[in-house]
Amino acid sequence: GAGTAVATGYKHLIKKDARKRIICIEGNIASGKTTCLDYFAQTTSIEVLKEPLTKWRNVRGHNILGLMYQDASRWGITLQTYVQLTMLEQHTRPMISPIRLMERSIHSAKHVFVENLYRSGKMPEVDYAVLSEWFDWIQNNTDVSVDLIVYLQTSPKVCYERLKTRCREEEKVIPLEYLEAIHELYEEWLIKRALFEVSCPVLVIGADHDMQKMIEKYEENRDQILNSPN
Ligand code: DCP
Repeated sequence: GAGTAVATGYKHLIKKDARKRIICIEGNIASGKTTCLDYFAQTTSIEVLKEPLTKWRNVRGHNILGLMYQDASRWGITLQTYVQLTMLEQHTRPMISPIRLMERSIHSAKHVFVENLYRSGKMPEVDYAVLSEWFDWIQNNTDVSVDLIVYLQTSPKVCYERLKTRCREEEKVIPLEYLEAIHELYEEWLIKRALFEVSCPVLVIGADHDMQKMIEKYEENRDQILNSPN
């Protein structure tokens, strides 16, 4: 009856093209995701979706990334609600190439950034509950699946040094402890598999090296990243 249809959702009606491949580049703030994406963007047959950072900095005139860093307790839910929307928009955008490379994902937004706000006491349980309900609905009713996660594994100290040289205005207030907390959650999620299910393969690449060495590593791992195993 109607009740059953509602309970099961309509996910079974969404069919992903089996020949298409979606890869997320994951890692701490300033772990070098941009370098990785820029390297692969030179390849034809790959589409690259950068994180919708410009949107987070300007929602109808409001910089909610900046607000969040100024007062995470007040603006954490605001930023993360919008991050979740813009990430959903990225995941569900029709693919125009056989291979899609994404910067981060709706999954790390939830399992790393929202989780961190909640655990550090900066997000009330009720906000966390509402975001989780949204996230679960999205997972059950849309296709936000990925085929491979590339985890750029860094030490928080290296990210901290890079962050200081990069000097993005909003990020000037980020202390080392914040990067350590984000690192810890990435490790729990993708390495220790302690908290959330990881339903695709994870390729871990050490990313403390300089840019030239990193590009060599991307070259070495190129086939593994781009070609599906079957
Ligand atoms: N951010 C957040 N919550 C999320 C996702 C991101 O608060 N769910 C913040 C962290 C950063 C900013 O958004 O301050 C941009 O994130 P990235 O680390 O992805 O962008 P970078 O440019 O730092 O990536 P990289 O240096 O690895 O290229």
